[in-house]
Amino acid sequence: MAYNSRIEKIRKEANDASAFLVFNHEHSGQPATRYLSGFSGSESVLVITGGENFIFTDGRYFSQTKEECPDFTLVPLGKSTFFEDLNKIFEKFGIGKAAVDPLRTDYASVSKFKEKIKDVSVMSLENVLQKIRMVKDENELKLIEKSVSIATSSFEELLPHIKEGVMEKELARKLEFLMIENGAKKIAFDTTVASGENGAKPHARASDKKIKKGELVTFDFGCFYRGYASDVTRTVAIGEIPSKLSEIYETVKMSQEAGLKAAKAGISGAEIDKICRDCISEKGYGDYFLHGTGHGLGMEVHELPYVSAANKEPLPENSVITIEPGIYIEGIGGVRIEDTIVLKKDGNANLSGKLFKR
Ligand SMILES: [Mn+2]
Repeated sequence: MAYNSRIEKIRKEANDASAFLVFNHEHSGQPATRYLSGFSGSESVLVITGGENFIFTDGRYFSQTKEECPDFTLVPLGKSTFFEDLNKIFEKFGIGKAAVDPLRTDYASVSKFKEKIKDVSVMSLENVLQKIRMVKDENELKLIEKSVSIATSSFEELLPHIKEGVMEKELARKLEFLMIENGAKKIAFDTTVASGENGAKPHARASDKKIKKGELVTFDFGCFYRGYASDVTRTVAIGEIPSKLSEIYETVKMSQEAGLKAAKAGISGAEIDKICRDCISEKGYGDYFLHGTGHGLGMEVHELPYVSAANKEPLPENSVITIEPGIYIEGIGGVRIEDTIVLKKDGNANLSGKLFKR
């Protein structure tokens, strides 16, 4: 079972502590909770010990927990009895030190813990699960591929509707509807539909503006499928476009293709970023590439590893990243093209495939 090997990994990383805790309040501890246990609900506490593993949750989730987490012992989560119940587990298993991820655990939970449980110290393991989650297993790769294919095939269905006179937000709602109809659980983030000058804002939301002839329109969209995200960006031209716009489109396309060509396991995020950025700088648009080249993708839309100048670490095999250079010029417009790829030893598999240009 995948969960067993994930639990083994976290136990190894949390070696200096005798338990690893994940507090999940109103989804705050997702996706760590789901990754380790399968639990998809909004309220829980996981206790990973050297032997038995526990999940605290409330009555809304009892039967769901039995289905989703057969390997975990369910403990009813009572607000007034929680720390007593937790302490019983610590005593039973002789736990003196418990680890948490400080980036994903709220300060209030840790403070309360320290106040209520004096005999167990809390150790902080920054980003511990996010690092484990960088390398995807076969099943995760299949789910990401499916999530990406729902997004790209929905966009193909949207293509005939992208024309002069249609409002940006009509297209956004239609694309979101198509993704749900094609099997997505929910959309992964606010869909961007940015036409004309709006394209100069990398994360513009879809507005009331109507699409006009001679404009570029950028679509950034994605969905969740069985806990895994997709994130795709396409820029399309409406009829004939001015030569300046086609120049920036061709520049971004060239940069993105150079990134796709270079990406493989072992190269660093910084190296890919430099390759993409150099292509854009050579054409004189370096100052208009306003963000990093890409990011990891999985149970979160943005996760490790980052494809940016700051990440000098080699990217691991079977990590999933996006390559998404862009150019944004105020008063003129913008272009971004984003694909999702799986890194392999000698190259990569492009999950979002072909580029669209009309
Ligand atoms: Mn992205």
